[in-house]
Amino acid sequence: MSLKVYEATCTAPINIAVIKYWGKRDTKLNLPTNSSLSVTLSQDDLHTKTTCRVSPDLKDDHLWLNGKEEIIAQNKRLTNVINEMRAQRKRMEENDNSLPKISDYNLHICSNNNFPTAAGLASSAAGFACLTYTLATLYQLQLDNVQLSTIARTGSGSACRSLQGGYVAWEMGEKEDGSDSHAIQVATREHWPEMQAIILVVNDTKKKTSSTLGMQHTVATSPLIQHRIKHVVPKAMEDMKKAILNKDFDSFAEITMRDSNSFHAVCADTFPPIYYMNDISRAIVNAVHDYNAAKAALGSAQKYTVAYTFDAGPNAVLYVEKKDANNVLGVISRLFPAAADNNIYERFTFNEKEV
Ligand code: 2P0
Repeated sequence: MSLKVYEATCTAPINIAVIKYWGKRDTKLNLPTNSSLSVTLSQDDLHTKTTCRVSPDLKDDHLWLNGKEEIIAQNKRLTNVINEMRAQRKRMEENDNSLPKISDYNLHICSNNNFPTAAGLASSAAGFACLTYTLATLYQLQLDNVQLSTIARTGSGSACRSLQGGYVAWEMGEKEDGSDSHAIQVATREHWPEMQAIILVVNDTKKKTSSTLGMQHTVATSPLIQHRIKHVVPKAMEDMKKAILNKDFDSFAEITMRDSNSFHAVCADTFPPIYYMNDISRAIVNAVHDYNAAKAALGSAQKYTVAYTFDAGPNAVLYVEKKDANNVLGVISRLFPAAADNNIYERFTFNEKEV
């Protein structure tokens, strides 16, 4: 007896926001209270790899994340994405009798990150982008980037930005059904190939406050977030798009650092406050400002040589142009020698292949 097995395997990279998503206006659809903008890493760097398999042979749906089983039915985000993809496949099968009826088969999903999960390194972004793309491939759905992005968003907001390479804006949209809340590429990686990211893994354990819960507490209790939503992010989005299109590193760096600080300020303004950064994170902030000031004092034509940004965790991401990357890494490893011994620096490029 031989039974058919249909399988697809894909990878999706993480993205690191330079204008942060923090706050939802609709928690079911993951509709944000502000637009955001990120840089997608190369697939060869930090990524999720997912295999989806359907077969009449499989009993029930199952998912393993980094080798550990997760109960799909208990995870609304997973069921959102899986149900939508199955429903789309079913519609295709109803319209074309020649297609195998694989939407009725049980599904097994195996997903692995090559980096710490839930440590504020965008694991859910890569995970849901990858799940969406792998299911679309398995079910042979004809979806464009905007449609894929809208579905990935229902799994995890930031996932909608990982379906495209380079510099990606998630436009918050206005519609209640979320159909205009999706990601759009601002520029390809190749547009600014000198840009590099250095990730300083300060701590790779799971964070105490998940992003989903943290942002709900912020929206419910922080007066400062209203200022951020109305007066800070809209201008930052426009200025950042211009900085990227003009490859203006000074503007890119200042907007990035200010937005990271603004995001962590609204976390501190949440009641009770949320602290994602720790003493090492703050030491990195100071080191970056000192380094930039020293370079400027030595006659650098640039105001900033390196920029920091911190997500919902203590780990730093530094943006730096290639010409300065070795020097910055050298200084960081002298300032934080213990970290160098533990080999915590990872250096990533953006100028490789697209998703
Ligand atoms: C971002 N973060 O823009 C911001 C910066 C964390 C800090 O997007 O609830 O995991 O799944 O929509 O996407 C993390 O939030 O939240 C995040 P959900 P998500 O990258």
